[in-house]
Amino acid sequence: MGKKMKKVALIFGITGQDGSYLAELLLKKKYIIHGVKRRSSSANTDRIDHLFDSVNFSNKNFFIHYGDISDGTSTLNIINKIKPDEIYNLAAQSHVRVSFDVPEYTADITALGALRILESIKILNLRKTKYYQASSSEMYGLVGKRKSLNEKTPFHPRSVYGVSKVFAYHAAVHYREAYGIFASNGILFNHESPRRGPTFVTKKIVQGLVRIKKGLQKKLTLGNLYAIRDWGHAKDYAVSMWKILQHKKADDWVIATNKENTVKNFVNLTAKKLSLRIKWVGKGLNEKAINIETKKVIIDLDKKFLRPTEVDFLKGDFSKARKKLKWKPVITTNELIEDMIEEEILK
Ligand code: NAP
Ligand code: G4F
Repeated sequence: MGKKMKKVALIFGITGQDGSYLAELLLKKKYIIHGVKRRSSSANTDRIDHLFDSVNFSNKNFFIHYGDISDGTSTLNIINKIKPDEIYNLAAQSHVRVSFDVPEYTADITALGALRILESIKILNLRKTKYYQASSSEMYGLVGKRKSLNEKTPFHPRSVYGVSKVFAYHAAVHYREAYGIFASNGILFNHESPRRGPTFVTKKIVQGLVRIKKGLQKKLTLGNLYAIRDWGHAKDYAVSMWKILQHKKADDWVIATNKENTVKNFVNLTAKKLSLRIKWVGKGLNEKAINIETKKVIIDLDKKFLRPTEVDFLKGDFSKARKKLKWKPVITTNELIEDMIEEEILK
């Protein structure tokens, strides 16, 4: 019997939170991994430096290529060179608030970037290459009833980021229907980790409160405390991405925990774990949290962190993934917060 060939995966967005967890998972599964990294003037490989030789950009199963999904030629050339078994498109301008300030750029990367990859697979006639699209719960946007959202819930995006993700979602479905490409959407609800970017709310809260506890920062300033999110751990969600591409047919999948928390709850849970006793006072933009011991305001609000249109409620029903992919989240919200605090405290 000949030796089994290793599977080859190409990851766009390898330097991001999810890219790093997915790369770790696939290396454990003995894949050969190629990742695409943008040129930047400062280091952007912190999350994956432990996986490869950051000077020569390789280890024997892990290779990094310069590329950018705004550049159709380089995208096509990389896909042609590697002819991967699996392509994971995790690359995006992924910050919702930022998409209000840079809408055209967001659409170019988050919407058209996905199209460029799909079109490359089509042009190169890669019949065996499977495609994963990092779709988002942000696509649901304005929801009527506050009930768990599933694969059948209609989309009503509330930002250019959301609009772009809806485009990329439908592009994947379209290339599947029109050209028979194995293209699947993972509709992932918010997922966090110690590797989360510092301007997303969970990381901002954990980082801010740990620094306040250590005496390195006086105050944390936030926006809407009452948005509800379904927060999971990125490590669990990387497993779902892989499972989605191992399923017998291409399909669309909600990945979530089906648990809800407000931003304020997330603050309270984090403060409690840090033994910071806080009391909330005031209303609207004047709402503040006071440190009961020092009597000082440690959290206040600023309208600059509000969005012109907000997504008030996101909670996902992942029963299809549980049944057909045998996927479920393992890490609880409490454990997620502990993991994030632990890393922050060591800094
Ligand atoms: P992230 O940390 O912001 O990572 C985004 C990745 O995309 C980074 O590697 C970034 O590179 C790369 N990228 C940005 N513009 C690019 C371009 N023009 N060409 C090539 N690469 C580019 O996001 P994440 O949290 O890991 O999320 C991964 C994907 O899932 C994103 O598409 C996001 O929109 C989507 N998603 C995330 C969540 C969530 O809660 N985390 C939920 C649903 C969907 P740099 O490192 O150079 O910036
Ligand atoms: O952490 P956030 O910025 O995440 P958001 O907007 O839900 O988007 C994330 O999840 C999406 C999945 O649904 C992904 F597709 C997307 O790529 C990204 O990963 O904000 C969460 C909530 C929002 O309602 C926001 O208004 O927290 C609220 N919030 C309150 N204060 C804040 C802040 N958000 C940020 N970033 N910063 C604040 O100071």
